[in-house]
Order: sequence, then C-alpha cells, then structure tokens
Amino acid sequence: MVTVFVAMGSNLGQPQQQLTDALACLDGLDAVRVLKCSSFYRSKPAGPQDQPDYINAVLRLETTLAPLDLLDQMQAIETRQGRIRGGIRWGPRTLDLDLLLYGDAEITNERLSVPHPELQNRDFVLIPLAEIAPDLVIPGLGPVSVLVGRTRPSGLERLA
Ligand code: A4P
Ligand code: MG
Repeated sequence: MVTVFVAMGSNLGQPQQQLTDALACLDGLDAVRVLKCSSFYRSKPAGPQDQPDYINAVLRLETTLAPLDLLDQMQAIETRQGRIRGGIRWGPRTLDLDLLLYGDAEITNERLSVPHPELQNRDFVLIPLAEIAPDLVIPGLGPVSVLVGRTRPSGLERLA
C-alpha cells in the first residue's frame, strides 16, 4: 500500500457535486481506499481569468496501483464526468484530478511528473494538503508547512 495525495478541481457543471462524485468513484475502485478529504475551497482561477471560480480539495488515499495505472483510472473518471481535453491551457473544466504525491517517489516521464510541478505555487493545493497532512514533507521541496508560509494568498475561501 502506498499513500497518495490527489488534488481535485472543478469550475463547470456543479463543481461541488463533481468533487463529491469523483471521491466516490476513486473510493469505489478495488485497489484504492480514500482515507481523508480536505474541506472544499473556492479559489480564483490560475491561468485565464475569464472563467468561473474553482472548487478545490485534496484527498489522501492508499492504493496498490502503480502510478501510471492510477493515472489511467483518474483520467477515466475525468472523462466519465464530462471532461473535454484539448481546450486552452488551464481553461475551464468539469473535473481535474492531479496526482500530487505518490509515497515519497519522484517521477518524471512523458505522462507523469510527481510531485506535481505546480504544487508549490498554488495555495488551492497547499492549504488543503496541509489541512489533512500538516506534518507532510514533500520530496525535493520540504515541509508542507514551510511551503504554505511562502505562498502568496489569492483569496482562497474555505467552504462550510
Ligand atoms: N501529467 C503529468 N504529471 C501529472 C500529474 N502529476 N497528475 C500529465 C496528473 N497529470 C499529470 O493534463 C495534461 C497531462 O499532464 C496529462 O495527460 C498527464 O499525462 P490534463 O489534465 O489533460 O490537462 P490540464 O489539467 O489542463 O493541464 P495541466 O497543465 O496539468 O493543468 P493543471 O496543472 O492541472 O491546472 N485554478 C484554480 N483556482 N483551481 C484549479 O484547480 N486548475 C488548473 C489546471 C488551472 N487553474 C486552476 C485549477
Ligand atoms: Mg490536470
């Protein structure tokens, strides 16, 4: 079993429901168990500004799937939830599932970069991550608490 962190984001088609459905789909996989979900957060879009605000959250899960097999499952869930690929970079989407961390692995290949390369730049990832794993140390980057202290706040709002 490997401990994995996955970021969820949505800004189209009832975003909160998208995240709730994605959590259930991941937890429904035989080789995956969701252990924790952060609060949901409303965030301003990173990238093009002419799109709706996002809802973001982070999951902690454990899995026996290899990284690329987990990515396949995540992309299948995105597709099932109406994700259309190939639009503008960082454009609006019904569901985005990003593999943030896979144990303490550092992975670079044509399909996967882990830790996720934007992780340290995004308060909508770091703050929910620190919420569910305050003592986490990120391979190559250091303690999540230190990274949170360095992020520029972008109007992130924790939902009740
Ligand atoms: N890929 C490589 N590494 C990973 C990884 N660690 N996790 C590859 C997931 N995928 C990874 O992703 C493109 C390719 O990245 C995949 O085929 C996979 O092999 P994609 O999901 O098809 O496209 P994308 O998500 O548009 O691209 P990208 O560059 O990954 O965008 P991000 O980083 O996911 O950003 N603003 C707010 N407030 N909240 C958000 O959640 N999200 C984005 C998308 C932009 N702005 C946002 C948010
Ligand atoms: Mg993505």
